[in-house]
Amino acid sequence: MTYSLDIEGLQFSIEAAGEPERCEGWWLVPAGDVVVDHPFGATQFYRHGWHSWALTHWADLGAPAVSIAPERRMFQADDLPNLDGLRHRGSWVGAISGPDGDALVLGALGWDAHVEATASDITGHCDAAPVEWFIGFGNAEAMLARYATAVAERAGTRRKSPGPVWCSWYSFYEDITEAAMIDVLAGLEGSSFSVVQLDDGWQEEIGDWTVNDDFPSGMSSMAARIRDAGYRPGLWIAPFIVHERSATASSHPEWLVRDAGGNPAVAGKNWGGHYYALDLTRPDVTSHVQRVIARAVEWGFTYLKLDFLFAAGIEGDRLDNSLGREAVYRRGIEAIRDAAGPDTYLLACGGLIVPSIGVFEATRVGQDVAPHWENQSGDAYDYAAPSTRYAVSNSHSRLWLDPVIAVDPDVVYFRTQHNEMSLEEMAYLRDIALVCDFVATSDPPHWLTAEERVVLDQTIAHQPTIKRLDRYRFEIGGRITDFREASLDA
Ligand code: 9PG
Repeated sequence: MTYSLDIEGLQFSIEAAGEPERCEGWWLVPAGDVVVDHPFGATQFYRHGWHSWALTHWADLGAPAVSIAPERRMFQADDLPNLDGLRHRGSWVGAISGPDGDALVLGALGWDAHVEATASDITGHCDAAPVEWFIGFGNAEAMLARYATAVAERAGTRRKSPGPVWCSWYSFYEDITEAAMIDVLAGLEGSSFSVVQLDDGWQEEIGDWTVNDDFPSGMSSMAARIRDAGYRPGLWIAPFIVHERSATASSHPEWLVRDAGGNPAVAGKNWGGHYYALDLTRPDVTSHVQRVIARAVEWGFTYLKLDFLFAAGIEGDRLDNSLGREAVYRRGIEAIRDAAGPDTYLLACGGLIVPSIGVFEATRVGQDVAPHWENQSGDAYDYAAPSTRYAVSNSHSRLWLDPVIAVDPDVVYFRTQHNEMSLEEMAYLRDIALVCDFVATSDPPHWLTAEERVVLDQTIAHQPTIKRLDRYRFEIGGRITDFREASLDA
């Protein structure tokens, strides 16, 4: 059926499953696919990526859509069916920019949905169960935030800032050890960090979540040391993936999502090989994942950075194929929440963004930072590559989520050692962290000069007043930062 909507004095013709209902400042469209004609031409399209590391920006509708090199066509880059290189498409929500910073926002109020745009229309597609849609026209940032609130009215919210976080990844990477953690804790004495989080490198294998020999005293002891030093113990786990080398993959081949050839579906490539995805429609897999999470909580970790979560939603054959793959993701993370209990702080990473609302306190909203600004992968189309510029740009473009799920822009570099960034580039990163009210670092205290330590201590001790002036400009404790230069927007 075709309807005509009068929004803010503009007429939009809309094709939908039923008559849109007026809500406060937006319209609710009944469940099903929806097409809205727009008068704005080849303007900008807000393209929203599937997971944390997927490109999110205002794209030029007149330019080619995001594409990705064949060798990088993996779900760790983005949702592949939404990345055909031909159409401007994104996950759950999209927007068309109009005059004066206004935009027409179309967003799914459910999972398994994507949004596509051309110079004359914007379309919402349901890939599994029909979902309802949010439509609004007005200031782009305000309308996206209104959409976030509409999602949270249905999915709930657990939004909470964790306080300053020290994370082991961006200094030690996989070489982290118990001795290095003890050293860091000693160096942090007197600091105002809330969380000290051990990242990738403690486990025996991806998929086998038992402690390795680099942590001879064990995980309960590690958690106790962090707690006794006055911090909340944090731990990294990738609960939905198993490496091809793992004992779990070989002892339970029936737990894995399968590809069309009947082989384990490759969720991505990392750690010197392929990793596979667990089938979260299986009750035995769900119990296994819940045991992994419950054990980490029993060890004493009450802040969990759960990574590579997108794997629960990759394409493939599962025991129960009746559910949409994003609905499977949602089920999987709800099972994790049940196992972790209400008091464990859960940070999603590499997770599906909109379906994480209501289950996680926070989500990573950008690519991995790196001690360099631009993408150095050698492939300019590798938008999931580590790059501080990508991380700053993506995080800036997802600030609208902040009222319903805390947004983690990844860690700030305070050090100039082992770091190629200019002071200006480092300042963009620090400022986006302040705007997100999510300040983390991986800098070991002994890598910092005395001056850098002062800047770190001041940054984590005091959250300045933030005022957004327009899309790109923010007043941060009296100074003005303009993120336009760092942005990947058209
Ligand atoms: C640990 C790291 C850190 C980091 C996470 C995540 O697309 N990729 O191939 C890709 C690989 C690694 C990655 C992100 C993307 O990093 O974001 O903070 O925890 O895992 O291995």
